[in-house]
Parts: sequence; C-alpha cells; structure tokens
Amino acid sequence: MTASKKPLIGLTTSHDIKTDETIQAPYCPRAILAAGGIPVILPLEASEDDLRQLVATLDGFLFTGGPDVHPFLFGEDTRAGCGSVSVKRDRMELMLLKLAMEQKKPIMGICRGIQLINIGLGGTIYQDIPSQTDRAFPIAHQQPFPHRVPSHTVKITEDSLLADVISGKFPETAPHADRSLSQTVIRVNSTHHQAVRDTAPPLTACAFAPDGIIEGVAMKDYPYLIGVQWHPEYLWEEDPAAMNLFKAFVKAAAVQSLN
Ligand SMILES: [Mn+2]
Repeated sequence: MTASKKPLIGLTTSHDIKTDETIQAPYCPRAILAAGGIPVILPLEASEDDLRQLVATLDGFLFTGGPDVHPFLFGEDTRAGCGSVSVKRDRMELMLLKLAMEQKKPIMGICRGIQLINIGLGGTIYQDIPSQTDRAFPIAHQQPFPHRVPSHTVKITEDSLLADVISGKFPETAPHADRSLSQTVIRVNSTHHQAVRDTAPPLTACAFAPDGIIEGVAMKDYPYLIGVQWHPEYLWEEDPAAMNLFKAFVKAAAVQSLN
C-alpha cells in the first residue's frame, strides 16, 4: 500500500433478529471518515475463510455497539435483566476478533465492542448493571437524554495508552492533539446496561466511571487495542477526546498497513 492511500477500517454491523436484517448506523462510518480512514462494512454471515481474507486485506477493525452478548459465551446462564442477543453476530465477531489478533491488526471496541473483546479474551461482563451491583451513587449508564450530550465522568488511568490517546499524545502526529486535555477526567455519554466485570488477563482496565464501572480497556504487548464503554461516535464533532480516539486508531491502522 502506498502512503497516499487511506487505511481501510472494517466495521461490524448490527443485526435485527426479528427481521434478520443487518443495519449500519452512519455515526461510526462518519467518524472513521473524519479521522482519515475508509469504513468498510463487514458481512454478518462471512465464513471463517472469508473473514481471514478480509482481515488480511483491511488495516483495522472496529467492533461497534449493539445488543447483549449471549451469557453462555462467558460461562453463565441467562440472568433476569439480560437483554436480547444475536447468536449470529456473536459468532461472527468472536471469529473476527481471533483472526484480527492473529494478524496483529489494530482494534477498537465501542460499547458492546469492549464487552465482546473482553469476553473473547477470557473475561466476563455484568449481564445487567442495575441488578448486579450495589452502588452508593448509581450512575445512569442508560442516560435519560440524547447521546450527543455527555452524562457522566470517566477517570482515565494516567500513564496509560488510553490517556495518551485521549490527550492527543499518541500518535504524535495527531492533528487534533490538544495538550490542554492532559487532565485524566473526561465527560462521556452512556447507553449501556452491561459492562466489563472481570477484565480478561491480557487487558488492563484504564477508565472508570464514578461508581466503579469499567469504561475503558487497553492491551499491552499488542500493536493497538483499545475498548471504550461510551460512544465517541456521537461526540467527536465537539469533543477532541472523542476525535482523538478515532484519529489514533486510524493512524495505528495506517502504520500497520505499511508493514
Ligand atoms: Mn457509562
């Protein structure tokens, strides 16, 4: 690939289990475009061989938001409070994660995506935060107003990849680098009732809501893997921290594509 070409970012798609239709909301593709990548919507029903070929061809993979992950996949029966699942989507995304990691491709997870990545690497999630946690000040992780408006704070661990990404220190060339964002508390939106519970061994939890819920993970000893529980695709136009998440991911994919 020549340097002038943009990195190709594969995105997972939503699946309506009632109609069996796939749906791609425009927000993540727009964010990838704005960050300098070309979004490529991945087919739900690709075979493992097809996915392997796609993984070899594309430069980075974004695991998008969506419904719950089937509890069997992290060794639990279905609790009261668990929401709807797509077995097809679970299967495709776990296969894609395995193949993308085998080929050391940059990975980003959003909402369901952080949970899927955590499960794929051996972690667990809360099937339903409100009924499984006892919190002194319960944060509204299903915020009662539109996604473009932040609703709770997240504390980012200092000296983490996520802190560097959000502040624009990684990559060094990020056009949206903003050193004034060196604080480690940011404001995010929130539309989830599940969350990472036991972090998978290869991952490090590096962002936390005030009620202790894990809102971000990263993986050391890997070219680039970050998952966030919030939805930066609704925030990037006004929020440099959200833009930096997409910029850093696309930049990592661009570097990967030159290797
Ligand atoms: Mn939240």
